[in-house]
Formats: sequence, C-alpha cells, structure tokens
Amino acid sequence: MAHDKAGKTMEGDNMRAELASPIFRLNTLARHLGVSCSLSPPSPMESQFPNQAIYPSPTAGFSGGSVFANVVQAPEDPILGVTVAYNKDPSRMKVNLGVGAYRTEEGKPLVLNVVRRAEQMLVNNPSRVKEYLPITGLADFNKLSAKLIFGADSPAIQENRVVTVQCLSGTGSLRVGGEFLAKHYHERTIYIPQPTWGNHTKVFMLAGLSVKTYRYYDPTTRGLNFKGLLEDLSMAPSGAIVLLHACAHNPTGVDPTVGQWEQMRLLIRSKGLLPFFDSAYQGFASGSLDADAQSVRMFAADGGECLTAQSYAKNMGLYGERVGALSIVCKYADVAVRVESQLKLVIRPMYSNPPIHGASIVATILKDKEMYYEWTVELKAMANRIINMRQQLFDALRARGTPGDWTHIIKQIGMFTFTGLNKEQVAFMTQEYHVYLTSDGRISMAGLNSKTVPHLADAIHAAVTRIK
Ligand code: KET
Repeated sequence: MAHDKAGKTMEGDNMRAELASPIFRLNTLARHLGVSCSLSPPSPMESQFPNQAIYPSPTAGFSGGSVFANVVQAPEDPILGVTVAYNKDPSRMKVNLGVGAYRTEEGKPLVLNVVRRAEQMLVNNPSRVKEYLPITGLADFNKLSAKLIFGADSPAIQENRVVTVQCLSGTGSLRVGGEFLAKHYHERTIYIPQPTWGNHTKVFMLAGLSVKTYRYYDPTTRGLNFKGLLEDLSMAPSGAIVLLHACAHNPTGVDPTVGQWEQMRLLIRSKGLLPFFDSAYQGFASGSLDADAQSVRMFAADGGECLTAQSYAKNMGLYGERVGALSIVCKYADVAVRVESQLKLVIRPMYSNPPIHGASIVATILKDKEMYYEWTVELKAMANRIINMRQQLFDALRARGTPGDWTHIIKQIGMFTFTGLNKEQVAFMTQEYHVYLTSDGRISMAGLNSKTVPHLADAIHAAVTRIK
C-alpha cells in the first residue's frame, strides 16, 4: 500500500477525494430520493467501498451533514464553569474561589490522613473484591451514615423506621429522593430557599417535581429573612416538600438559630409539609458533627417523617469518589421496608448500583473508634482554618478602609461568604485581579489562604470603590 510522507495511505486520500466528488454526491442524492439516474458508470471507489450495501442515510459516514448539526452550544455550569475559566487563565496571580472545595494553607487539595490510612488498609486486605454492591449499596456504610446524621441513639433508627441507600454523593442522593417523591408522594411541589445551591432547581425539575421558592435571605441585613420564610411556608399547600439546608446554607452562609429551627419545625409539622434536608456540610459549619446535625435531629426526633441527603464530599474530602446517602425516616418499620423496595426500582435503571471504593473508605473510618476520632480532629482543623480565613479577610478589608459593612464575613458560617458584590464587580475582579468566584458574589473561603487574602482584599477594595 502506498504511503505519503505523513504516513497516510494514498488509497485513503483517493477515497476521500472520490467521496467528495460532485458526481458521487449527485448519484448518492438521486439514490436517496429514489430517482433512477446514473451520471457515469459506477465509480470505482464506490465499488471498492467496504459498506457497499449501506445506502446513504443521515447517520452514514459518507453522506451530508451531522444529525446533531442543530445542537446548540450550552453555557458552562455557573459553579463548575468557574473552574474551567480559571484553568484557562495563564496568570500566576490567579485564585479560584468558585467551587466549594477545600484547599490547604499552601493552596493544595487535601486528602485527609485518616482517608489515606483507610485506603491503605483496604488495599492491603486481600479478601477485598470488586464484586457489584447491592442496589442499595454497602450495608455497613448505610447503617453508619444514618447514625452519623440522626445520632447513635436515634429512636427512629432503633425502631427500624429509617431506610438508607448509598447514592452518588449529595447530588445523587437528592436526585434519587426527588424521583422517589415524584413517583410515590401525593404532592409534587418542592419549595427551595431563595437563593439556594444552583443545582437544586435542575435536580428536582428533572426528577419530576415542580419547583417553587420560599424567601430565605435578606440582602439588606445580609441575614435570614425569617418573617418571609415563615410567611411563604405557611402559604405552601399542605403536603408540599420543603428543601432545607441542614447547616452552612449555600450560598448565603446564613443558618437559622436553634430557636428559629424549632419555630420552623412547628410550622412544617402543623401544616403537614414534608422536610427534605440537604446535608452537604456536616462538621464544616461549626467543626462539630453533632452540632451541625442538630436541625435534622430535631425533625427526626419528633416521630414525623423526613428525607435527608448526605454528602461525604466536603467533610471527608471525598469529592471525586462520589459518596453519599439518602435516608428516609418513616413513621412505621413496615413502611420503611416498602419504601426501600421502591428506592431500588428508582436506582436500578439509573445506575444499577453504586461504586464500592469511597463507601468502603467511609465505613472503615466510621466503624473504628480511633479512626473516627482522627477524622473529627482533621475535620475540626479544616473548619477552623475557614473560620480563620473569615477573620483575616475581614481584618484586611478593615485595614484598607474598604467602604461598607463587612461584618457578615465573620458572621456567616460554613464554606462560603456571600459577599454582596454584584455581577459587574465580580467580572471586574476576575478580569483585573484574576480572582475567580461565582457571579452571585459567593466566595469559597475554603479556597483562600494567608497568602491570597491580601490579593483578594485588594480586588474587593478596587471593585467596590470603582464599580457601583
Ligand atoms: N448540596 C449542596 C448544598 C451543595 O453545596 C453541594 C455542592 C451539593 C449538595 C452536592 O455535592 P456532592 O459533590 O454531589 O456531594 N456544592 C459545591 C460543588 C458543586 O456545585 O457541585 C459548590 O456549591 O461549589
């Protein structure tokens, strides 16, 4: 076979030229239209073509345009797209404060020591295999996850009223819960806080629920709009689902107080609303796993029903392992058994069964007293570093005399600061200072360190003094 300098076959080139020839195309078109016509004897290339039996059709490689030609370019995700833009920026000063992912003081991603240890143990255990997990996931992991969120002494667990299924991190747990509700629950409207994590709307809409919002944040006080929240929930139709952030509300960093949670519980229960907790930050808000689960435990303890989506992405740093759990607290044990059987029917056609590795890491840590303790110490260190970053940023803005009241930076809780910076100010900071954050003005405090604080403070100062 002849080869040219680039190593391509001459035959291949001839074939491409032949396919592109007007006569070949006209013959093809005629055949396609069912018209009997031949502009020349059958082309030699045509007879050599290995798929002679294939008539030109929209999906055939040798005819017309792509069947996907009308697919339009989608915009980047508002959160994950920030990382895409950051990665493209060649600047050495660039800082990524977009996605909620923890970084060390050195600006590096962190794999917890206890996670490394658990992984070593798993790797060194020759009895471990790679068989499929059951549809509902790793049984140990499910039991331990329920205990972690509801408390070891939870009556609902003791009475076998909780069904827990391992899912693909927090997002997967929300989606499976959403699809279960859309199929088996009588009220298909879910109320989500305004604002909320950007993906909530899409997850629940695609699960088949209709999404409405309740007031949550007051931009003037940069705190909770508690009155608005109560008003909106009291107007919701009886039975409606209410999405609640268990702690460290994303993006606002504003959580209700225990007293406010209690008022919300009374309203939700008396109206027959169904609470669906999103717990993506247990341990990250206060540094205590128990304190951050308090809201969920208040609802689980009253004997009523609720759902909880747990994620181990942030609190165990298992982002890419996609480890999470969906728990449904039912009123009766026999209901829980039937609910589990239906959850399996949601999961099986979606992804069949969940991955084994991350859940095994979590189970190894949660079931070993000493490893569990090591985890709590490492988790507290992460939470403390974030709290420390809040103080440093606040002090840096104060030192620069940046106009505005920035006390919300130290008052807000969890991974994010909802700065109050507007879209134009954010765009300015990205363009001029290579500081990347979501366009709603949310900053991931976990991405900040002592070296980048002054740069961020300069960027904020310039943005608020130059752009209104
Ligand atoms: N709930 C909330 C409130 C949340 O902030 C996230 C992730 C998730 C669920 C899902 O996490 P998962 O990795 O599926 O366990 N939030 C960060 C990352 C993202 O947007 O995917 C973020 O807001 O930056």
